[in-house]
Amino acid sequence: GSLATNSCKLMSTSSDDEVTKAKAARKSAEPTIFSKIIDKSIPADILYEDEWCLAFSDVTPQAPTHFLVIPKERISQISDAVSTDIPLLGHLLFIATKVAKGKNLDGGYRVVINNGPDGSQSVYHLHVHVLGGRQMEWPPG
Ligand code: TR5
Repeated sequence: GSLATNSCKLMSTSSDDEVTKAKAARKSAEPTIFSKIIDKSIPADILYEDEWCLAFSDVTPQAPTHFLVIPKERISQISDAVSTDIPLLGHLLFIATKVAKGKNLDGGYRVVINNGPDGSQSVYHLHVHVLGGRQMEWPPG
């Protein structure tokens, strides 16, 4: 990385690190690491799978429960969705709630989609975050 990026990393907290990573991430035509999770060429803690989507635990959990729901067919980011994606988008949210039900999150949970650099998106394959098991704060950072 550049000097600016590295010195920024040295000074930053871990949540700033996420922002640094997200800013460095570039939307590209290349498949992401999530394609390898879908095709099982790298391991993940898979919680749910069907023809259209996959849910798996986040490797860097930000809450006692933190999992992602992703479409098998890649949409880079939510702002790239088109009208024919509407059923799929609904499905992702519904599966998020279905997996959450199996996780004992009776007190509630948060569903988040980060979009683009200002949204701190770091992986350009649409994913729905579900976080729970602790009190969430508002506003988010
Ligand atoms: O910042 P955004 O919304 O793009 O979130 C990307 C999420 O993907 C972060 O919460 C990361 O912790 C998560 N992530 C990144 C990788 C990864 C993962 N979750 C599960 N397994 C992963 N592998 C194997 N590799 C990653 N680079």
